[in-house]
Amino acid sequence: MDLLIKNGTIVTPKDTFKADIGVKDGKIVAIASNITEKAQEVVDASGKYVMPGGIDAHTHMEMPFMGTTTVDDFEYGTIAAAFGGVTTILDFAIQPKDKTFLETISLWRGKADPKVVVDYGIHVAVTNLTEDLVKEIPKVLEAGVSSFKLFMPYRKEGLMSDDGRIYRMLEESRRLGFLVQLHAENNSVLELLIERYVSLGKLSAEYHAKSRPNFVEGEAVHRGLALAAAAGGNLYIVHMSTKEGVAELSRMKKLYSNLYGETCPHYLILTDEKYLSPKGRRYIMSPPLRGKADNEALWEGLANGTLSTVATDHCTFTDAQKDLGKDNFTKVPNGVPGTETMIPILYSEGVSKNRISLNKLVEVVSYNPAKLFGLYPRKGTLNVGSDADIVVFDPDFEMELSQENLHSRIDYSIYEGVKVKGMPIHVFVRGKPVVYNREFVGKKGTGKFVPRGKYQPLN
Ligand code: DUC
Ligand code: ZN
Ligand code: ZN
Repeated sequence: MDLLIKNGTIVTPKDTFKADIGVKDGKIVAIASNITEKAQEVVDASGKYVMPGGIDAHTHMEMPFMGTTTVDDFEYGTIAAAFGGVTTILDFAIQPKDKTFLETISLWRGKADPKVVVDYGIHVAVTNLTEDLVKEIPKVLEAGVSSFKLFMPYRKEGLMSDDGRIYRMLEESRRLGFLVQLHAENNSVLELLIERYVSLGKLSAEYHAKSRPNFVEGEAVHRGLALAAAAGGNLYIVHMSTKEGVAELSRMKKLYSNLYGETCPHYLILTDEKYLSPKGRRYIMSPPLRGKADNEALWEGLANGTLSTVATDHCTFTDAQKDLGKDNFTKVPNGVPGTETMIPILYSEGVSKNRISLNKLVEVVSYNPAKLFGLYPRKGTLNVGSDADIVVFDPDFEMELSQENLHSRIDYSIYEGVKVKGMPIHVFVRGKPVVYNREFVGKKGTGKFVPRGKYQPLN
């Protein structure tokens, strides 16, 4: 054996039990109560949890957006991911309007392959759907990309798809077995409200949230789900932020299958009060931060299974980049960091505060994304035959989150001063340590592109 992790407590979506894990050639080869076979490296995980690596199914590395580019490239972004116990990221390749989906994937792989330190997959973010591109989808699935994001908003930024195009993709998702991801906000209403606030000279960060009130998401979630139900398609609503959205998803899930929702750590623990601070623009992302009642509805949605995943929308802009909109919220590049802090926050704010169980944590960051995005059983689980993507998690490790002890290139943290207890201490990708004793021991370019299979429904 190459690696033996002994005496840990293994956590899966269903069980928590003491066992050793043996690894050879990057795969898990044994899980048993007392493995005695010799191994090149032995890790003692007494008093620690041993969990499948996290899958951050929503990142934006090196993404050109709103006149600038996210500062975390595939190297820094995946180093940050690894420190947070994330062993696979799924990044959005944004389709340049004149490029095919396959060309878009090559473009993104060209950026990622030389730099990634953890494994990665790609979703295509569709910006210009044509019938010729619909015909290309079977080849895209063969290339290992089985999810496509469409945006209801961002008309001015050139990302928006209209309802007809969304419906068309949903039809194809049913026929071909892929997943449509939807950014659900009502574009014309938020544009009207933005114009109203701008004309009144109300340009500070708080008006970002005021121009995208809860119903802007709630209505769009309803519309997206209704279109999916009509088309019989497979729909996953990304970064859900409101109690209205969760209520609508819950209602529709009882009527139709193949409907899912994702939320992000910032929607679970931060509120829109952040926009009132002098650095309010750091918190500008879309959809915006909401109120306490929304935080609680999202936790509840995770606990009761309405929401299936947590991912981060990791989309990093420095203070200097955020300052592009110093005097005007409409010019602030939208996005916040998150991949390094996702699992620690879910553990400290979710598991330790009895909002979700530890098994649920593993379900929403590993197992469910692996199924939905066609990575299961290669990833998202600790099973014999699976990739040895393994996190050794110390529930007693205390840390105060701060830009200084996090690894993104960003020059601030949106969680500055938040105390967490429970951190990943060793992180293995296909059996190789990438973080060991909270030191980076990985190597640029050693992560791999993971071709994904078709969407697998959750029960
Ligand atoms: N939302 C963000 O905040 N940033 C990137 C894209 C998105 O949908
Ligand atoms: Zn989005
Ligand atoms: Zn996003």
